[in-house]
Amino acid sequence: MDTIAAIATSRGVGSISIVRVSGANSLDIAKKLSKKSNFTPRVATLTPLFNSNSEIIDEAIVIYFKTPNSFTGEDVVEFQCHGGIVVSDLILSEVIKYGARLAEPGEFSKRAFINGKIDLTKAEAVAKLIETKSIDAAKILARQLKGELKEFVQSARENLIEILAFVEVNIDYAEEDLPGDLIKQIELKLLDLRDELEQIYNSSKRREGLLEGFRVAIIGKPNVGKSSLLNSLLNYDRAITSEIAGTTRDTIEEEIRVGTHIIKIVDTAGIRLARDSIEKIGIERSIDAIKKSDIIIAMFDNSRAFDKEDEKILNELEKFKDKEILYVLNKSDLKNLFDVTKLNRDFIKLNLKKNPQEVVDKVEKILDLIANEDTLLLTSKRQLEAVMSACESIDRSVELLNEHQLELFAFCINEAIEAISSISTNFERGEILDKMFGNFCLGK
Ligand SMILES: Nc1nc2c(ncn2[C@@H]2O[C@H](COP(=O)(O)OP(=O)(O)OP(=O)(O)O)[C@@H](O)[C@H]2O)c(=O)[nH]1
Ligand SMILES: [Mg+2]
Repeated sequence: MDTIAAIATSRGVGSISIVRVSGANSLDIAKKLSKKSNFTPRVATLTPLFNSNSEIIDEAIVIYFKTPNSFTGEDVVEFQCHGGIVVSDLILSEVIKYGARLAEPGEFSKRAFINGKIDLTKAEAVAKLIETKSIDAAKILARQLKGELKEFVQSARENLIEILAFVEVNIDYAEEDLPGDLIKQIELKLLDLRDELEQIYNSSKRREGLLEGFRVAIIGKPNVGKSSLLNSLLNYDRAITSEIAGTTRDTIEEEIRVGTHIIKIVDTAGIRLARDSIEKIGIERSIDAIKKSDIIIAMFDNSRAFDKEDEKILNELEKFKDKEILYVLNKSDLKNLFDVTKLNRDFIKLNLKKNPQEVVDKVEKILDLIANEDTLLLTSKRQLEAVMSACESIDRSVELLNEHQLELFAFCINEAIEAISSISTNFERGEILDKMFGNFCLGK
């Protein structure tokens, strides 16, 4: 494989930058740049570096990692040079002159995977760890770096292989000779595994916000005070508020910190029968915001009687039972005309002339509960799809087992094994690897 190079640190002013080189020519390139005859593996060597005209370009620390004891498994050299953009760019261009080529994003990790240094769960955990803004996510990802998900995949795989072995032994038996209790046992085993996979899937879905940022949408009919709540949470007048119903026409998204969580708070256009086409689009976006959010703050107006528009919103929310919904009764400083007694929901009373702390506390509590779910976290769409597809194969296999169709049963178990295994090792499909590692940052 050819030798690749990239600046591994982020571009900008900082005390050091690291140029990383991997491949068979790495050591040779380091010798040429430093005019040194050799480097001891894993020893930091302070040395001047020269360009091809023998002009000094920096004094840097060079570390040589001899194959296979490196991140990629190949010969790797790291130049820890002075920070900023210029010096590292100069070193990189010299490295390229001596025969390396620029690495693609994620190419170092891809080589590490191909050379068996890391599995896919670890590679993805590293990529997410670099990007994450969430402390809770960082903790979970650190556990995955230590192999938590990989171990689960291995044990699920072993379970399925064991089941497959049983079938291989019994496949030639006549139907009536099949030990019935054994079939029951296998079915239970499969259903247990399926339940566990489903739980991991659902819990990972709930916690997608840990990695992507949780989304909280404020919805309600016009003029209830949605934008006022957004402004109050942000501590400045981000959105226009007014007593005219229909002030907000489009969704507005802003980031705020709630406890240890960074969340996207989304103010939406009031939901009612639209009076014009632009308002209609705004309302469609409000419904879309509900779909995309983890928590919905459904706001109602204490100073107006419950009406058809409120009812429409409550009916709409019935479709989103899987989401956390906070019912808020705003304008509690005004005379109460909104009757909550028949609505069968707990309302938080709010007065936006004061701090909406109770709402913030509730949101934080919900997010803490989600973040602390003690289940493995699937960190990418790829992993989620693999688990889903394993569940489907197991479902099919259970049906076939009960019909005593052992050959087809074995086929489905094989499918499930493949799906599960693909979470940590995916050898067959090169383009999937390219796509996955292509999302990594440069130099990683
Ligand atoms: N008395 C009182 N007035 C409030 C309160 N919260 C908001 N308001 C007022 O209610 C009016 C409507 O507030 P907005 O925040 O613009 O309402 P909205 O829900 O964003 O309205 P649309 O954007 O039209 O959907 C404004 O005049 C606010 O000042 C409150 O707690 N008490
Ligand atoms: Mg508004």
